[in-house]
Amino acid sequence: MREYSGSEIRNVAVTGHAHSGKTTLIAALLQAAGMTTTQGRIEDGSAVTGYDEEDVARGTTMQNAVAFAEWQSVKVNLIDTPGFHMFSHEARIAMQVAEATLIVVQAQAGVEAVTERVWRWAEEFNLPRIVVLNQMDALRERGLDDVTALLEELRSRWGRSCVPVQLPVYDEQGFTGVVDLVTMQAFLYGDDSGRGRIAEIPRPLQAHARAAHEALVELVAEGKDALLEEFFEVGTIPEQHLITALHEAIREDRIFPVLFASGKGAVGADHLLDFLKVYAPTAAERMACAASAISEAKSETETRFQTGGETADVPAGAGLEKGFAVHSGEQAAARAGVVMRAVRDEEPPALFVYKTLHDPFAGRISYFKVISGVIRNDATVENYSRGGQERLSHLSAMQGRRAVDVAALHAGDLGAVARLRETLSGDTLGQRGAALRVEPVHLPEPSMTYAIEPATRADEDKLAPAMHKLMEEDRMLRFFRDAQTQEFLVAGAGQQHIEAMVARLRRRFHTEVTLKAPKVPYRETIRARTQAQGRHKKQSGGHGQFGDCHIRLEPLERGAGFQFSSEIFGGSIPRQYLPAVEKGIVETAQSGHLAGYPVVDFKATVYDGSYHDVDSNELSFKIAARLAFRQAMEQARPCLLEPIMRVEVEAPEEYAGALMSDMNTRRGHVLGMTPRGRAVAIEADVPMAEMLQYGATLTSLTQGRGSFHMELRSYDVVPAAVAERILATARRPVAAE
Ligand SMILES: Nc1nc2c(ncn2[C@@H]2O[C@H](COP(=O)(O)OP(=O)(O)OP(=O)(O)O)[C@@H](O)[C@H]2O)c(=O)[nH]1
Ligand SMILES: [Mg+2]
Repeated sequence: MREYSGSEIRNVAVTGHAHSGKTTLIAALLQAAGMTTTQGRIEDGSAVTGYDEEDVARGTTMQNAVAFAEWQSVKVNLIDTPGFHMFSHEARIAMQVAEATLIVVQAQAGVEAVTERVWRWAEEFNLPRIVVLNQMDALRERGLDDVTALLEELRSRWGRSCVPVQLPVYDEQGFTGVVDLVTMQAFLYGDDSGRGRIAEIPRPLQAHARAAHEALVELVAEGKDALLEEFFEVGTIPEQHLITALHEAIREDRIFPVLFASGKGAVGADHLLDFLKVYAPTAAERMACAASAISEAKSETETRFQTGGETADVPAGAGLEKGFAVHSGEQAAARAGVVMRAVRDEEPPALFVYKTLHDPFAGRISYFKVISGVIRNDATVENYSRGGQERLSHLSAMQGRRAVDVAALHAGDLGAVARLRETLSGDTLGQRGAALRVEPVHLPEPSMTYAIEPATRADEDKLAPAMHKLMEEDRMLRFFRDAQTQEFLVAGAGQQHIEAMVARLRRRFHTEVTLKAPKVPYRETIRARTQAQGRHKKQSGGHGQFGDCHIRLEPLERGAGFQFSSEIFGGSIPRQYLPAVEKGIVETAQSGHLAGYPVVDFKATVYDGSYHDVDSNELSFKIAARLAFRQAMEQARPCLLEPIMRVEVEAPEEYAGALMSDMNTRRGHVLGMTPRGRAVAIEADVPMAEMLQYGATLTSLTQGRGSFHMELRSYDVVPAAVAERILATARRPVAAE
């Protein structure tokens, strides 16, 4: 493969709702560009970006995958992203390294929950958006009427700058081509090669196409005075001016073009590549990199950025909203030292790792974007994020799972390298002495936790190393050990996420585990003030043991934790034994009273006691305190506390009623409902115990169109009837020794 420079590179994140046809469309683009000999299909794992075994088994993309099309002197890098709501955060990661996003909309379904979500993220990143109305073949019955309604829907959501730059062509065969509203030519597709032939606009479409062309020209000219004058004087804009102006309008988020395709039928494929070549921002053209030098913070006047080949002075931080958000190691210096590293080969080499994959043969593969400079095979670079040097051997461009060797990668390109030693996703590497740091995108916290049990001793040994590899690949996974129960816990974005992880453990790491219903971390507390004495005396030859204390317990407010105080005056207990008393209480409280959950939100006061000159020691007082605590708890009206989650559910509004009534069956307290486009967001406080299997319920209640997020709000007393059920099955704390 030849080397491509930034102006010849287009980085495109392909995003959209599940099953809109992203993976299939990418397969069609690669086929049209001649990168494959037959079009891959997701069903049999032959789609270039649909190679992951778990993805194929589940018929959905769960992690970003990368491919490229070499098309008429440009290299189009395509990042396939998951559309299933639980994995949609991957799209954020892809957007960070792209200069545009192709938002794929299934024509029959229209705009769906994740479509809205990725649009919002693109807005957040100021990322140019190109909308593809896909699966147009499925609209064959009603054709243009449906299209008019769809375009109306897009405009009502995203404004009038959502404008068609094509029209779909339907004939007896169904959806067979598109009209290019800039050049006013038709592209007709007769086979499944993805290559069309240029033709005249079919007669029945001509009037419609002219009107649409004029609407487009007018909208493009709107932003530019010179063009507007030309438009009014001459009545139209010369094609080349229109192309340049549309390219700029797309780059500046003033226009969001709408195109039509059928990924499965490969209709519109080569024309879509043409469109990306001509209109998508090039890797060199988009705002370089709002970076801050770590070692050599530059002054504001030195700050530079680059658009369209010109370098211009801008105030520090301007354009931070475009391209990368980058921080320096020292947060304070970050503000002062923000620099824009231009996406240019002349700048020092630097790269940002956005994805990691463990290949059974190639080992750890790091996917990166070249921020600046030229990265050469076998170069040695410094890891700015963690220190240390890395050798970049086997530099490659990823075509799905296949690594294509390259000698060098230029500023703005996407590439990969195998077997880096220390480098992980989110790291910035580069030439020594020119350090900067790219800030990885912010992802939500995992919302679901399961206990995980290795099948055998051998599996237990393999579990931690395998989980660490999976966590390197997936920033949403967590793995830890519960200090209280000693269980292994895994946390992730939801049930399907964790199940896919278990499948990967089995298939890739030959580690067998079983998932157990996630444990609710209940706690216990007291509701009454009590006091009790604990006296420990043991006489068994030689030294005896003696400790004696009186303690008082009082409830504290929710969230207060534990307090300890002493009212011992006059030495009824020598000072040096007071810490032992506290320790005895803390340790006993930790193992619970009702059901083995830690006792919290109370105050313990030691107010009296006695000691023995010879036999008293720390252990004796610790045991005495334990006895006193257990005794006092009997009268303290102990009760269970449960975690209450603040839950936010988002779904199309037609499901709102069903979701609200479901919330009520979960002891939920609905706080409010806010419209978000055609979706609604419902906010509620719900006990964690009622949310453990919520992901599956939500999917079935909303046909997969809902998503939710939750985080811990507080602990509350468990209602008596519910507590009875929990206590019936809970383990009692170990009896006193
Ligand atoms: N009729 C029709 N079906 C299509 C088209 N493109 C994809 N499909 C089907 O739609 C389903 C989903 O296609 P995918 O390519 O996996 O969709 P995706 O957007 O990648 O889905 P996720 O990875 O789950 O986000 C598959 O059954 C495809 O065969 C199309 O252009 N026309
Ligand atoms: Mg997919």
